[in-house]
Amino acid sequence: MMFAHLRALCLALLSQLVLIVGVAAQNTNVPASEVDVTLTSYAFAPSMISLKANVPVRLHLVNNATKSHNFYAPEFFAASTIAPADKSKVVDGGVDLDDGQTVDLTITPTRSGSYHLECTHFLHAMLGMTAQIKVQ
Ligand SMILES: [Cu+2]
Repeated sequence: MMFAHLRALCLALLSQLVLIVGVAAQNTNVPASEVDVTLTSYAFAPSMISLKANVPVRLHLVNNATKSHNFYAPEFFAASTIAPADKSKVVDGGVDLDDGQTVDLTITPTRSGSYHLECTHFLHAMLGMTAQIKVQ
């Protein structure tokens, strides 16, 4: 009789443990939060993009303009880990976006700092198409 009780107790504890381990495993797979950046002629919104070091984030880049722009931030990309599936979207430190195009990048900034962002198309930065990426 006593053993039956102990056995039931052990089984109950074991199922709780499995539940706890399951929940803990799920937490490591929390989807990256999303940060929206809109490109227009001639600005980035927001002009100050705040990110956290070592926290994965999905950068949702939207070109709302009727002409192409780019998201050029070579120092930022060099100080970040880009998800393997998204690596090909970053070429020479920048992401090109045709008019109306949307690009999603999952990225983990690895070093805190302030990084310069600009569009390198002719005169666009001079017309105001610059921003800062702040990693804390
Ligand atoms: Cu531009």
